[in-house]
Amino acid sequence: MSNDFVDTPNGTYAIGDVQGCFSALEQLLSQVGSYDFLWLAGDLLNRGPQSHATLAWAYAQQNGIRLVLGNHDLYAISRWAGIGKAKKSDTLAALLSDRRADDYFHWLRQQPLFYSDGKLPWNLVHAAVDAEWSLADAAGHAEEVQRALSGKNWKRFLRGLWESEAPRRWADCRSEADAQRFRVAVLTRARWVREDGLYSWTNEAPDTSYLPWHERYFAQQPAGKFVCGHWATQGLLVQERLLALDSGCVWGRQLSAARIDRDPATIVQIQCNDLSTIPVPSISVELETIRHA
Ligand SMILES: [Mn+2]
Repeated sequence: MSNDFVDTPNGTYAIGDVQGCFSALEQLLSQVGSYDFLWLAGDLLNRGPQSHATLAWAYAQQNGIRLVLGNHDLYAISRWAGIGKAKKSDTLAALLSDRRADDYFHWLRQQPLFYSDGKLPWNLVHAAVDAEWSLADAAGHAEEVQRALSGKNWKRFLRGLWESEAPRRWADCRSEADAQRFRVAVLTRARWVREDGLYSWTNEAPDTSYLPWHERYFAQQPAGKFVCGHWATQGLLVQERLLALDSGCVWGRQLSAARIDRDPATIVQIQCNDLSTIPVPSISVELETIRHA
């Protein structure tokens, strides 16, 4: 195995779901030391106590970071846009009332849902990539969403996104709005899928016919290596084609980084405080709740 693919001199590190745990992020970065680029696997915001500091930091560091949007980031953008009701359980109040919130969120809504730099072999996505999609297809689907979310009619797009649940398979999409819901669901919140391509948008698999998305992808597609987050209960996975980096920081477990400009990737972790001991409301905010608001 070669030990020398691109090698940015000070390293490129991918980081799992921060979820507003800015103190943990600072601690992890001091553990990492110097770096050239950070890839953030999405769900930067919400659930944790410091979404405000986290987004202010990301905005200030924007030239040195690459990020993809996760389901909680889309939820936060929606809340800022006044789409969906405030939930007592989210932790976005300080961020939403910041005088720079407009700057932060206009920047955030321009961010991609899929990223590769064309040099490193890794592709960054928050949740999943459909096994019918080549890497070029995945980039194309993500661009369709990014174009809508960063474009002039972005609020209409967001409202439409939550009007109904995403179709559970591509073949069931009957309109462009359905297709956008499916793309967003796969890229930002999918976990379980059957071999025939039927997703379950649930935390747990409904039955044993459902596989983790990556098992189906790797069985069907000969190429494609992914850095992802989103799945804290599955935890850290380090495989030849997968770096799953959500190791449950916001649940009092670890925040993880992977150095990805060398082969093999290496992991840096810090232990996080159990937020159940910190007086912020405990949360159960998933994007699908917005449409009932
Ligand atoms: Mn997520």
